[in-house]
This record gives sequence, C-alpha cells and structure tokens, in this order.
Amino acid sequence: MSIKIQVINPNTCIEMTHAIGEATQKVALQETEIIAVSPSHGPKSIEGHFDEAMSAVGILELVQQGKAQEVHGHVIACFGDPALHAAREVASAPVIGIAEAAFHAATLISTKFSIVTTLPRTKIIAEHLLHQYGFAGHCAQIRCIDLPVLALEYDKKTAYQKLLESCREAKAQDGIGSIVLGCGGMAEMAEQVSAVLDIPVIDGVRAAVKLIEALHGMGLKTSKWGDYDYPNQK
Ligand code: 2AL
Repeated sequence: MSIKIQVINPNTCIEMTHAIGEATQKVALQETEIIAVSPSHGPKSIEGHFDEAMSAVGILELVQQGKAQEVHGHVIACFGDPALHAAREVASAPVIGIAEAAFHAATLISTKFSIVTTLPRTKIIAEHLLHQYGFAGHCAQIRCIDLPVLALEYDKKTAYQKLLESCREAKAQDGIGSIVLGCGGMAEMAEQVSAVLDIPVIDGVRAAVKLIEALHGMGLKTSKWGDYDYPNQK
C-alpha cells in the first residue's frame, strides 16, 4: 500500500514546487508517493503578513483537493506555516507545517538551534511561531541571508553562498547544536550546508514528510474531537 503525501508549496513559484518535490522524494520511503503542488493563484513568494493572508485560500483549496484524492498527509511548505490550523479543520489526514516540523526535529537532536531565514521582515513570523508552539527557549538566534525568497530559485549561487556564510556564523557564535532553515526554497541546500559545516541542518519540508510517514505508521490522523473538527455548516 502506497502512502500519498501532498506537499503544498503555498507560493506560486512553480520552480520552487518542483525543487521541493525532488528534495522530499529523496528522503521519502519507497512506498511514499510525493504529490508536490502549488496554488493556481496567490503570491509568487511569501515574505510577510499580507503574503501569508493572500496565500491562505489557495492552500485550503489544495487541502480540500488532497482530501478528495485520499492523501495520507499534507505538508504546508512555507516557513510561516500559513493557514495551518484552518487546514487541520478541513483535513482528516495529518497536516504539518515546516516550521513546526523543523522545531520538533531540532529539539530531538540538540538543546538549542538557530534559524537562518530569508528577509529580515520574515523574522517576526518565525518569532511568533516559536512562542505559539513553545519552542522560544530553544532558539538562540534568528539570522537572515537578506535575500528575497525568489533568489533561492533564480540566483542559486549567491543564495547558497549567503546561506553557507550565515550558517557558519551561527555555528561559531550562537552556542547551538543545530540549524533550522527558514524557507521551503532552501530544502535542496540543507544536505550540502550540513556536510560542509559539520553540524545538523534541518530542512522542515523533509522533516514534515518523515513525520507524516511516522504518524501514518502509528495510525494517527488529525483529531476531529475538539477545535480541529470540520468547520460548522452554516
Ligand atoms: C517562505 C517560504 O518558506 N516560502 C515562501 O514563499 N516564503 N518563508 C520565508 N521565511 O521566506
């Protein structure tokens, strides 16, 4: 029996959707089928509160589509975990955001981590999530490469160099045991940065896929008892 995992890239940059699909297929179980999708409408990249709000409807439509295809889990592959709680109301399978997946993974292998993300304006979104999920005490620093999200696809060389430099500084200065990458578009760079710097570097997209495989193996789905119950009929 195959495990179908819908990986939603919430922005409309199709190149990033393909890169995320490839990066996750590499670590997925042989029986796992990754369905990488992005909305047909919405922002091309998500770099602030407005972009997040504009992406929400597209994400929820895709979750509904995935549910109709009977997928075994959904990943929201944007580091602000946009529309996560709403998606859990709509879904019956597990729904995991990449920030929460990465925070969980990081604290299972280290006591402290730093986040390396894209633009400074996205830092507040990560900070809010750290507090909301209860991981604030484990995060030493939130660093930025100061490049827009789309540079990760269209100027890969510069993005990689800047990411490597920020991660190098985090390792040397932050008193940490691991690094969390703060953008879905960084997924394909995690392995190389980790190998070069000799420190665990966590890409939340892959962490989320592996967590869904684990939940599926335990027969666990999103609870419909309580606030994640299906939305009320009006
Ligand atoms: C992101 C992300 O993961 N995808 C996107 O479009 N924006 N988050 C970020 N901090 O840059």
